[in-house]
Amino acid sequence: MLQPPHLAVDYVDASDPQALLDDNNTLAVIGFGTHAAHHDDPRYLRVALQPHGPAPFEVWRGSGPVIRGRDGDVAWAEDGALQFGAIELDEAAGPDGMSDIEATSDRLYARLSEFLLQRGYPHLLRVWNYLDGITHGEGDEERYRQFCVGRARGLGPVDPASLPAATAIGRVDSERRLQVYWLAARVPGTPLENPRQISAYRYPRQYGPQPPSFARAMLPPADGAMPLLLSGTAAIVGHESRHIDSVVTQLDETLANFDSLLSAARAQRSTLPAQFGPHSRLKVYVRQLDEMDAVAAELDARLGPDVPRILLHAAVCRRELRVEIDGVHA
Ligand code: 3EB
Repeated sequence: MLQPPHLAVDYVDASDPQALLDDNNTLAVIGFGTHAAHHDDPRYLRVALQPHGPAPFEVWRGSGPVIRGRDGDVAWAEDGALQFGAIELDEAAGPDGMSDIEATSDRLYARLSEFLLQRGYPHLLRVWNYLDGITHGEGDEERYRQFCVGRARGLGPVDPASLPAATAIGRVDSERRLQVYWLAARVPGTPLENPRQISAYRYPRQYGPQPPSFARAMLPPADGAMPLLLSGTAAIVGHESRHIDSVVTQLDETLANFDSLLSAARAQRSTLPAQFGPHSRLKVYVRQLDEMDAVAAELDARLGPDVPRILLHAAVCRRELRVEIDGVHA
């Protein structure tokens, strides 16, 4: 008998991740910023995006006992229903003149796909992709577009209707290191699209030779206890970026996208709240440091104090997008 998946995502203020890792339900702990703690537990991941203000740890709790380990490049943890995994690869050129980022994402996603099957957690629910210089390069030479080509090739032929929810965000360093972490399950979730946005996997050619491989959100398996998993969402309506000169208006458009996405989710799970609340957890990615305060103020006005959120300095994958939000909702 397969146990149904349970997952809680929390933001916890602590100076050290040890107490969180001592909990046998803990699947993952993520520390943000270049000054974040180091720890060699495979469940601990440092993400070098600078937080705005205090930097809580993000903690994923499943149903213990959680087992964990490392297998070559892969760090992993599993509770019998859910798997956390992470791979970080230094970018390196591939065969046939493939760019470094394309070759590396191809290699990484091929390894990820093989690892899921090998461990018996074949259903990818949610993926985060962090790379630096995300919008460097012109036209189809842009690193994000080449990342999309490599990701699709590494994933292999997959039904677009089974793609995971995802975030692809630019680090603001020069590390040339691709960092990917994920949540996978033994049983599938239900990918969800947003009626206000064209499915990313159907974006027209003008955005690159390979449309991005992600769904707008993932509804968890119905018999478990897990939040809705929200992909990175920005001020894109249809397939076009909006309000390119105003971060505040982009933020309002992003929240309108979430209103629409949450109604689509509620059509299938009527118990999900229509608005973000105390059981939501948001990560807010802001491109320009000098726009952080404006974003924080607008979030205070729109969400009030009760919706936990972490603001991070990070580059969105279209140059004109100043802000993007992802998270979980229950
Ligand atoms: C967008 O809506 C903004 O390539 O995995 C958001 C979430 C975005 C995931 C990805 C990209 C990705 O197109 C960018």
